[in-house]
Amino acid sequence: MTKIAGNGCKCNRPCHLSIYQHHKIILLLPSSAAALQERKRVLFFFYTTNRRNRSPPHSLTPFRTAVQSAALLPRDLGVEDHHQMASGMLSLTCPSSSSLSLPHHFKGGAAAAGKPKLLNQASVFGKRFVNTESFTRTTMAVALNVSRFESITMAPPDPILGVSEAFRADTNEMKLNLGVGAYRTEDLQPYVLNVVKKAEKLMLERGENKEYLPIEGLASFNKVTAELLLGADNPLILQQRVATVQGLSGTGSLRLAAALIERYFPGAKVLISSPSWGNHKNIFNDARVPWSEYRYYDPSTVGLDFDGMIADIKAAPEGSFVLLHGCAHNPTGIDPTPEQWEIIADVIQEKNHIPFFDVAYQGFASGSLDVDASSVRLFAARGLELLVAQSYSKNLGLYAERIGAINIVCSSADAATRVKSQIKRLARPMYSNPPVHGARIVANVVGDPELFNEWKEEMEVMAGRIKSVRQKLYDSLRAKDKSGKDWSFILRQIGMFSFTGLNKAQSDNMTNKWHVYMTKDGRISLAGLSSAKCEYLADAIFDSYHNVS
Ligand code: PLA
Repeated sequence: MTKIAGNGCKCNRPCHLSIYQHHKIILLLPSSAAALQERKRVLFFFYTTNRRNRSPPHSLTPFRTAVQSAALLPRDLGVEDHHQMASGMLSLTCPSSSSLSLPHHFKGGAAAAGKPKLLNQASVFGKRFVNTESFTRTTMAVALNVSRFESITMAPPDPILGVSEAFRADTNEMKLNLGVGAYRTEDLQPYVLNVVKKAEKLMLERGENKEYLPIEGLASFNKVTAELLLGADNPLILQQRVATVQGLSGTGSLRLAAALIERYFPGAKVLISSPSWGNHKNIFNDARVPWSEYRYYDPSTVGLDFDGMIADIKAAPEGSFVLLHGCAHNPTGIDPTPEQWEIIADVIQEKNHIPFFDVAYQGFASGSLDVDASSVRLFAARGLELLVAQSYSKNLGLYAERIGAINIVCSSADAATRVKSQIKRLARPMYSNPPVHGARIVANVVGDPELFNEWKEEMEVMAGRIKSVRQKLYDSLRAKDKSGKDWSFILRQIGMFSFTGLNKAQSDNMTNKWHVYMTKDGRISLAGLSSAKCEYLADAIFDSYHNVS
């Protein structure tokens, strides 16, 4: 290994870095054994450059990584030193950028795709190191003491929750967050239901303890949640054919069910509507459950593609799980009619599929808890075995309490007991047992006739406010838009959302020009809209729809 004279690290302090040429590879290494020991972790950067373009277009990528990692270098180096060190490395490896330029070109090789290649230590010390000659132009540099997690790339922001992060960063006073489905008051403030406050007061008065809950959750919660879903006098409950386990809200309950499918129905597919709530796919992907989509939305009618839906459910392999939104389909706001639900149930029954309901908006679609549970009850009344995930995020406004449940309706009490025991077995290593606070609130509200009635009233107010801004938005758009465009689909959609039909570019315009934050699939949450802002939103939609292609 030859030391390249004068080409040490550019930092002023003694940071013990020297640059060596080892065969045809440049190494940036500590200049003493002590320094090497001090810097135990070493990261190797490889990159291949474009043959024609002498300054590699992607060369900054690995070095940006180096600068980011610099915080992990010894404390006696300041940020400036780190930057200088990284830029020293850059100038060394970038053929045309500075006087320090020392390009090393290797001939031939398929690996020279012009993109940087970040390899791990093992591949450096292993075969790849010896094989570097197959690279066309390869430069290697070594950064010291950087993170072991260097190869972990930045994850993209979440398509829904990431919108709230972007909203918080916007300083414009006109900004409007219609991304996440979270209810706001007319003043656009978060809302804690009065019944929730009353239930919490009761909890304080009772001085309840903070002991662990059983794995399946709070018994009084599990009882009332199954009753709320299926109806208190449902024979299925009396026959103990429902396995109910408290989950970490809707998402956690779906995830438990996915784990059950993965373990006991290996290879079975879940059919997801196209489109659906974006997290459905993540949940089944992470649980390693295969899924495919069934047609649901018809953009030409801005309505349900019922024939497509039926055809796809029919075509799926027998015994598939069919994921259905119990009410207020997210993101389209389009639900099947009661007659269509019957036909869906027929096909599912014929094909021996297993219905799997996601009920995240009970009470929020129609304002009535019973009406919104009618799809589930219709399937249950047919004697079908089914899965139902429930959430109290929206209808009780318990977003952060993470309270919901998974219910498995079985054909016998014995099966329900066994299924429940296995769900508990899945939950135990995931999170051990669920949180108690939200469960007590639900048990107090749903289990107490007085609070239950008050809750229904409050829910009607929330659902009513959404309906009124829906109407106002439609009225404003109709008044503004003389092009003949029919906006009446907004009125036909139900629940928290409106699926506007705006494409990604138009949705970007909504955010970039009008500071209206929404998901890129064109969904807006009307729960985050006030009547005062309807006019402004209509202007934004009108502009984005007509002026952006
Ligand atoms: N299922 C559907 C269809 C949902 O829309 C949501 C939430 C959930 C389950 C899960 O909610 P939970 O875990 O809080 O009970 N969808 C929201 C929020 C409201 C989100 O994306 O997490 C949405 O904006 O789509």
